[in-house]
Amino acid sequence: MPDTRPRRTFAVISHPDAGKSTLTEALALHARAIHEAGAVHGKGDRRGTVSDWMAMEKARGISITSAALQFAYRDHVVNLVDTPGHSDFSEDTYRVLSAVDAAVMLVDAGKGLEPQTLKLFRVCALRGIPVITVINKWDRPGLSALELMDLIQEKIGLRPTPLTWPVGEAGDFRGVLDRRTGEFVKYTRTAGGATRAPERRMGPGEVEEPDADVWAAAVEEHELLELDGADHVQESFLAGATTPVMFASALQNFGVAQLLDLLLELAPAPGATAGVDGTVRQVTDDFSAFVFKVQSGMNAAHRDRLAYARVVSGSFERGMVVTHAATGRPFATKFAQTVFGRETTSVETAEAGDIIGLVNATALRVGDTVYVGPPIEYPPVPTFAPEHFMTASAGDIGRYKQFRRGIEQLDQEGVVQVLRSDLRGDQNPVLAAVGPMQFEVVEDRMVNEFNTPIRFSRLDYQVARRTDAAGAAALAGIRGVEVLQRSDGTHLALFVDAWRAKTTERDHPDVLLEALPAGGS
Ligand SMILES: Nc1nc2c(ncn2[C@@H]2O[C@H](COP(=O)(O)OP(=O)(O)OP(=O)(O)O)[C@@H](O)[C@H]2O)c(=O)[nH]1
Ligand SMILES: [Mg+2]
Repeated sequence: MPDTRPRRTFAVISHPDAGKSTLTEALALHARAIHEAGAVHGKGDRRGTVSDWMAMEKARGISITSAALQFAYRDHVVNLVDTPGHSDFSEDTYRVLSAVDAAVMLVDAGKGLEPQTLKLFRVCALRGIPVITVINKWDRPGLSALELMDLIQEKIGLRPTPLTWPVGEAGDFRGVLDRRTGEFVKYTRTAGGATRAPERRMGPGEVEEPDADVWAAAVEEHELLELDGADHVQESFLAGATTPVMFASALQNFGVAQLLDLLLELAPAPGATAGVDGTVRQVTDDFSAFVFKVQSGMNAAHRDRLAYARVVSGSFERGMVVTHAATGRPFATKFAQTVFGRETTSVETAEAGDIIGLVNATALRVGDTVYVGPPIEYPPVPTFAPEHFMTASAGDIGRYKQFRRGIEQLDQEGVVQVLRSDLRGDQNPVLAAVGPMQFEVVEDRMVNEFNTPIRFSRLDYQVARRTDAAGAAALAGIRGVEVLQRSDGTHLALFVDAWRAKTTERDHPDVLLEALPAGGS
């Protein structure tokens, strides 16, 4: 039986440390998908969040890779993807943005808008993804609410339309004014935010000491916003002209219930999607899905490889035979799972909007389409211009086979880009990264999952441009330039610096040297 409940599929994005993983967990906690915050994994003093499962993530308290969660809330099924904030991992975040219908953008009340936030906003605009803004960490001192609204308006050109307004300044979070009903939603703290924070709604006339003064100030600002016309209009939000704003403390579970309700109410349902050739697939058409992430190493006990696919149209049934668009070959989906951080449960059916994990689907790569019925292929996920390069070799010659397998796996997952050339041979692939932390992930996973030490040696290149086979021939032998081939077949010309790229371009006007999108901040 297909599950006909409506779907909401969104990503949580922001600059590093704004509280995405904490919020993700708070949302799941609220939907009663888990019982206690920090219950599943451990990092630092608080025991970590459901979505941060990798050993390195727990040790450092940062997210390195995105994690999907699915849970039921009211009469909906919610698919949520927590993304890493660090710009070194921006490729991962961008892959996720190709698979969701909306984004929840977190802003740290103390820090305002950081460069990475601005960039993510631009990607959302480019992809037409509507954005709900959450001002987080209101329990800590920070900028004023009006200042933050000005920043959003000025820096990203999105008009903020607050749905709630804080009662009490940053660091003195008493609750919020619900701007649509005029009510005061008063919060009560719980120990460490580990359980659902109780909230009480009261009419404007019922607000008492000691909240009366801060309430009056909130009402005044709310009226100012009203005069200014900063009210939510669904069409402008969907068109990417405005962003509804809420105030929260993910750590204290304040504002989390409101956000969930808002997501159901405002975020768009899965819609029709166009393929590369312009063919449009309606959600009610035959099954099709898009692979946006490949991940292994989630379970130390046995080798696992999960291809995360977003169901774009139709219904998925386990066991279904689909066509792999890249090869035209049939592919039997013997095993499929829903994902909850690192927990997976076998799934029988899934609907448009759902994120499923296809198990041991070794043929599937990031960006691939699978379908039944008339052929369809969705646009590929962009890769970014690498700016850091290392040659890699097996630290232990006796373990070369494991080394090779590890590099191949990490390449397929997109942990780094892997480049080769006949000249360099197969033993020393060149690893190319948007940010240097990617190399640390490679090292960590090679040692822990593939049981092989890895040796890096820095290469003196800084700039990469896309070229072709003719370009490779034309540029051979030029100092400060080297052409390598990425595993997807793309030729990349690497240059020691931007100046060398420029002069090469000038001296070889007939050679293709195309700039790639920049990933880092
Ligand atoms: N005071 C306060 N601290 C918070 C709040 N939300 C998160 N934090 C803390 O901020 C730190 C970062 O939280 P995370 O949830 O890991 O942040 P993130 O955005 O997922 O970070 P990355 O994934 O590494 O980009 C942790 O120490 C949290 O406990 C909040 O609302 N208030
Ligand atoms: Mg995180």
